[in-house]
Amino acid sequence: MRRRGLSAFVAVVVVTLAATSASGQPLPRAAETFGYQPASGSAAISIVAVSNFGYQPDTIGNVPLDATITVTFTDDDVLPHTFNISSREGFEIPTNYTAAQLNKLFSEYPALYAASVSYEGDSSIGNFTSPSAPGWYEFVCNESGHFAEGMYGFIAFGESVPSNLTLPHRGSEIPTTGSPLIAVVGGVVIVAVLAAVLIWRRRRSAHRAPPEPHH
Ligand SMILES: [Cu+2]
Repeated sequence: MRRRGLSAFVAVVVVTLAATSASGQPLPRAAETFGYQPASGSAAISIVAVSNFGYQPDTIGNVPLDATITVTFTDDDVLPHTFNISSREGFEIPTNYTAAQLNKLFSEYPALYAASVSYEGDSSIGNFTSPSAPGWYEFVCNESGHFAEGMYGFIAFGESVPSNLTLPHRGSEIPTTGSPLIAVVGGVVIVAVLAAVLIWRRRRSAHRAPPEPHH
């Protein structure tokens, strides 16, 4: 009985999540599922190199697939910095990688996009075509020693950035996850699951045996 209860619970969660996606957010995995998604045109990304070897934001998710992505990269720090998106999909670069290992990686997997800025207030604008399949990639600064200081982040196309990736820790970081929308959707899902479980338990007891005598 326990096991059946658990399966029903899981089924309810899955159905509820599917319904939530269908009614609200665009389905990020549609391209993967159906193999085709019309080119969604264009999108723009703004990224800033900040002091203490950081990017703001350091995660960028749900970037449209097969689109022209305009990147504005700005230097808000006194040092020069670069912004290089690795083309190795789903690869978290070990944080102890040396400059030589980083260079080797980028020669084997040429950057999806590369930009550099040289001084405070400098900015670089360019564009690239995003991948046609969903996936996430790491971006880094390859100025000497900057990656080792934690100057990296993640960008995901056609999906959100996985929550299990190790992000650099900096005091000035602006949280980019846990938006109010996610909280609302999460709340709705929990309420729906609880309601479904209650209904299921009621039905189960209704189907069971003769009614018990009440006092
Ligand atoms: Cu840098």
